[in-house]
Amino acid sequence: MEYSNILTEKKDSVFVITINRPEALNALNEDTVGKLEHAFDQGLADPGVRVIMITGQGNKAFVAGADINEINSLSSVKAAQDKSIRGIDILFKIEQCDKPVIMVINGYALGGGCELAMAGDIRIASDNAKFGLPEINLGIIPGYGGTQRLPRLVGIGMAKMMIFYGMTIDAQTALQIGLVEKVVPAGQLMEEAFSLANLLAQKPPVALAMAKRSINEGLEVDLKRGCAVESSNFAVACSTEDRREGTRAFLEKRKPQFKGY
Ligand code: CO8
Repeated sequence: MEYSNILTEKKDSVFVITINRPEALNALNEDTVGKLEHAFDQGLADPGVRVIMITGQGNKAFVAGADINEINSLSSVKAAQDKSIRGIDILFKIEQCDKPVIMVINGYALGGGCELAMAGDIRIASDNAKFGLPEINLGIIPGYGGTQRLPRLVGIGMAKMMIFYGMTIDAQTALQIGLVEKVVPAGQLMEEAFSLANLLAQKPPVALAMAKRSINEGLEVDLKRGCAVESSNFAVACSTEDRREGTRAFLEKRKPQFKGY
C-alpha cells in the first residue's frame, strides 16, 4: 500500500520504507507514525523480505523529530503519555522483530528521528547527517526511548551531555561515540546501504534472527541468563536445514546456498 507520507519499495529481498514529509524535514506527526507502523508490518509479513531499510526523503533530513506542532497542542498529561507510549511500542516492534533493520540516515536525525534510528540494528549515515536529542530546548525530554537507548549505545556520560545540553553532533562524532556504525559520502549512501542489506539478505535468516534476539534479550538480563538465552537460540539455529548446509559447504570447500529454513 502507498501513502503520501510513507513510501515503500521492494528491491529483491530488501524492503525500503521512506518517510516522505520533506516540507517538514520528515517530522513524525501522528498520521506518519501510524503509516510507518503499517508499512513496517507489511515488510515483516512478506516472507520474501529479508532486510528492512528505513530512510528519509530528500538530502536534508532523515527525521527532524516528532512533529512539534502536535507537541505544542498536547491537551493533557494523558495525551502526552499516550503519544509517547504509542511511539515507544512501534520502536520496540522495530527493535525486536526477527528481520534485520538498517537505518539509512540521510541528514538530520533529531529527537524522535534519532530515537527511531537507535531502534534499528545497524545505522549507516551520510557525512552530512546530524544527530541529537534536543528536546530539552523545547521544555521536554525524549519520549520515544531516547533516555534509555542512547546511554546503552554511547555510555551514560555522553548520553547525559547530549540530552542535558540538547547538543547536535555531526556524523563523524556519531561514528566515534558508537551512535552509528558507518559514515559514507552523501552521494554514495543508498548504494552503500544496499550493499550492506544485500550481504545480510544472503545470510541464513533463522540464524540472523537468533543472533538478534540473543543480543537484544541478553542485554536486558545478567550475563549468566544472557548466556542461557544464547544457548536456547543456538539450539534453534542448529535445528535448521541452513545449519546442515552451512557446515556441509564448509567441509566441501564451497559457498553455502542457504534456503531460509
Ligand atoms: N516538527 C515540525 N516541523 C518541523 C520540525 C519538527 N520536528 N523540524 C522542522 N520542521 C519544519 C520547520 O518548521 C520548517 O517548516 P516551515 O518551512 O513551514 O517553516 C521546515 O520544517 C524546515 O525547517 P527549518 O526552516 O527549521 O530548516 P533549517 O534548515 O533552518 O533548520 C533544523 C533545520 C535545525 C533541523 C530545524 O528545523 C530544527 O531545529 N527542527 C526541530 C528539531 C527538534 O527539536 N526535534 C525534536 C522534536 S521533539 C521530539 O522529537 C520528541 C520525540 C518524543 C515525542 C514523544 C511524544 C510526542
